[in-house]
Amino acid sequence: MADVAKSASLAERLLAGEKRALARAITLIESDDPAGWELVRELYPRTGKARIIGFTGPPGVGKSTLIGALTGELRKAEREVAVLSIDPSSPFTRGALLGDRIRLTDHFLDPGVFIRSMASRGALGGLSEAALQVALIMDAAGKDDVLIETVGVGQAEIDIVDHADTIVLALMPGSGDSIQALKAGVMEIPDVIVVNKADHPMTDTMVREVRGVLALSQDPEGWKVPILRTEAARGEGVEELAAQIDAHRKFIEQAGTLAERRARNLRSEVLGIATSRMRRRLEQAVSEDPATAELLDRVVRRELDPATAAGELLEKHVDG
Ligand SMILES: Nc1nc2c(ncn2[C@@H]2O[C@H](COP(=O)(O)OP(=O)(O)OP(=O)(O)O)[C@@H](O)[C@H]2O)c(=O)[nH]1
Ligand SMILES: [Mg+2]
Repeated sequence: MADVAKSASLAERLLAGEKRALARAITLIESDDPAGWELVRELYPRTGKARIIGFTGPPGVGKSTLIGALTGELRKAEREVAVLSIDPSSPFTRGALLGDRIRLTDHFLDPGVFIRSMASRGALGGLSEAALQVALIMDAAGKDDVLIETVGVGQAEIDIVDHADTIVLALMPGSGDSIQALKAGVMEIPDVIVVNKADHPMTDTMVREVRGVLALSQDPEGWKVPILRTEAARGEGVEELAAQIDAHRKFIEQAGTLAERRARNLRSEVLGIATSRMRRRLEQAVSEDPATAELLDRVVRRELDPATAAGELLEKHVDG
């Protein structure tokens, strides 16, 4: 009971926008403390107000720098911002080379900005359950914008699409893999494409390639994906990025597709959590239950085929 009382007051402090309460809540969630789940349960009805904006793209293209610069732009409009950086191979420090004019770390002292990075990804390689819970908590804490950074080509990009209202894909001159992934349909077409490091001489070539890929695709919602050039390290083009994010927001609100996206995202969130719990339960069964171990041994001895064994496993540990 003491825990419940504690989480209730934490919830109040969090709703009041207290930075330390948010930090504490995230730590509870990260450490898989039941109080964290309880807190999300309590606060969930207060979520749904923030814009959830996903940033993805290959390592080192400048996502963190871009988010840092965009945060400055959003702050000018007095929006409260939370940044959640997932699975960063490098924490913010690597991007924040001395001499860069705009850095994410510049915002650490701003009470209207909350920045957190989470190292882990989920057991299935998707965005971790914890990360999604953290995004909800940031939303409940009254942030106007929750900016989520994921790194990678392929899976990470697919993942984030499942959890954001607006997807920004950051590329740089030479991001050939991402172009291939877009072309092959491995990666869904994002809502906004940024070609960062526009100070690079190959920028025009990159923009042309992106335009070529987009010409082949038709957005079913009727949104025309803008291709922006930015130089995040100097803040160039970031105002336009903020404007395009606004425009996309208005577009999906007016077209009614925001509600659709959110319904789809929440559905995949529920299924994602259920799936990873089921998998955990099965793995536990395999490691702890002698009968299950024996079942697998029979497959190894070719006495039982894998599909039948899987059926028995499910029947015993999931269906029952
Ligand atoms: N020349 C140039 N360098 C940039 C620009 N924007 C960012 N950088 C630099 O690119 C490097 C990587 O930037 P990050 O912001 O850390 O990139 P990231 O995509 O977040 O990297 P990961 O999180 O490791 O995938 C840093 O050294 C930045 O200073 C730019 O517009 N031009
Ligand atoms: Mg980064």
